[in-house]
Amino acid sequence: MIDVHYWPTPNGWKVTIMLEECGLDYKIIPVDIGGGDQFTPDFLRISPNNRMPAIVDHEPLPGGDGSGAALSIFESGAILEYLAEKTGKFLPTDTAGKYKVLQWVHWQMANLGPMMGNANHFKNYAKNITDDPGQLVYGTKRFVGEVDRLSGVMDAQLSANQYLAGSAYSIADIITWPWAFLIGRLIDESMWETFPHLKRWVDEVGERPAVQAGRKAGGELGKGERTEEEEKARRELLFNQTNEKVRSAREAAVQTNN
Ligand SMILES: N[C@@H](CCC(=O)N[C@@H](CS)C(=O)NCC(=O)O)C(=O)O
Repeated sequence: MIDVHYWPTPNGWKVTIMLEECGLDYKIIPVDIGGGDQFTPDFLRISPNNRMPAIVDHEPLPGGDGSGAALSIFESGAILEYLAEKTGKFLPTDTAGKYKVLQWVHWQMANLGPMMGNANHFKNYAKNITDDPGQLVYGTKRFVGEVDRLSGVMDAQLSANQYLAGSAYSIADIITWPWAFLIGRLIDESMWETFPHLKRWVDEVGERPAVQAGRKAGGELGKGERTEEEEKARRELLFNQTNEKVRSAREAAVQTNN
């Protein structure tokens, strides 16, 4: 059984989709990121960057120190690579094939995810944070422009290949789809006309039963009604993080880790 420390967001869906694709048993452990669960010492011991997703595999691959102790992993890219290695699925084992996939996994981690997160922040979310629309103009232009460029990169790749890393569905597709399918909703629906190969791939991957199941996992989490005051407190917690604010939790986590 694998514990998934999780909240239903694009970065969380990457892991539930992979677990569904691999047919692995998993248990969702909610990390309410607006409520501050990511700052508990127990979670920081698993994920020192105070971000979900993270996993704990209670029956890890043999190897390591040979103790058979549970293995925890944070960062979705590392998690998917581990699950691919564990199951022998969605990542070729020959060197050329493996790196053909991993370069796109790293591309997503360093590019599409962060740029879409920031584009969404400036374009849609930050108006709840600042009363001055002028503060949003440059950030919106910069990050929406990057998402446009990255969509062009994917569209060109997918004009010549069925999947991102070639002819086989892989962890490159699994890690990219949860952000890519939101491009229309978060940025602009007209993007689908500009990038038809990307749209073809988004639709095809979105039809997979495991993708639909992973996307629905934990869908009920965070759905309760909240007052405007509660929403404000959640925004403050998510978008006003400083080293000082989380220092005591980090120290507690590190001390009990050794
Ligand atoms: N690079 C990380 C990004 C994870 C990430 O940004 N998670 C967000 C939710 S989508 C989070 O946990 N935020 C909590 C916070 O900002 O404190 C990954 O891919 O695992």
